[in-house]
Amino acid sequence: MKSVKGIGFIISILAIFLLAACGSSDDASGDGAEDNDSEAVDHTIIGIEPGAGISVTTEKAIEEYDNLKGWDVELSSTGAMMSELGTAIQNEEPIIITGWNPHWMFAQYPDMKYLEDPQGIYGGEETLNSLARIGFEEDNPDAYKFIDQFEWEVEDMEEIMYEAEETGEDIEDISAQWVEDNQDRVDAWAEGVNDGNGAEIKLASTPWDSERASSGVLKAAMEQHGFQVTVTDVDVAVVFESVASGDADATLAAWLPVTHKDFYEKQKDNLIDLGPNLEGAKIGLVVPEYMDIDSIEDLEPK
Ligand code: PBE
Repeated sequence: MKSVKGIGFIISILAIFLLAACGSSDDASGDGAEDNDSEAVDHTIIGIEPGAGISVTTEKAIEEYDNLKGWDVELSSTGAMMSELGTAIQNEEPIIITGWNPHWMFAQYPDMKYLEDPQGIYGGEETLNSLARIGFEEDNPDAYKFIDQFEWEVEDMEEIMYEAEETGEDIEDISAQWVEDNQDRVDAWAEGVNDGNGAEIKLASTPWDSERASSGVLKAAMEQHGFQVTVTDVDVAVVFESVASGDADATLAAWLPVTHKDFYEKQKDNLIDLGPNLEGAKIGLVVPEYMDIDSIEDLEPK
């Protein structure tokens, strides 16, 4: 009897210790000193090139969300962002990046999630649109028709991007090979188009893998049909300016309605929008699954 009481006493003491321990750990997460993701990432979103649409959109998000007061976006390059992401994931450290599809980042790191965006700053589904200069259709109706008929799927573009990432080969070469391997698609884009007879076509594009793939595919496909295509990679702003001014004939690189909204709004009266060449794209803030946040609103001001 006596020993049972003794054990009971010991259990009670243990229980008190346990409760105290739980209580103090509750307090620690309560004031957020140690496991606050916002502090751990130094209130900084890791972004890409300064001129990118997603960079402009992220600066807008920081202005619009009250809880992002005092936050910064670190702008450098897509390569630098991807390498910071790789290091963070390897060490299971928190990181917030600007992410998008189509891209190989979700194939390489499948355990990532887009943060919910209740204010809709990053929009919903994006499309990649083709734009042409005013007068291009009259000057070269066959080239115009080819570009207008060019459209493909997220999976097509990602196939090229993954292969380039895995093999280290040039996206332009892989795109040309894709054209060889997918003649039925090229035939659909070329339907009713007369041979180009050497006509020179100038495409403006951006240096991201997605647009290197689309412009590479269109160039190879049009060159099979007698056109001579030059692709020039420039800043997003310059893509819109050069189509609007007529320096370029067309582009496939417009991410709409949100990513390139400002550039589009500024130039939309000076160019022709041929509509989507790819549907189902997306941009937003992306974090590894192991982070305990789901929404931009879960972030805390500085
Ligand atoms: N991106 C990929 C670009 C367009 C292509 C989303 C990084 C951007 O302007 O943000």
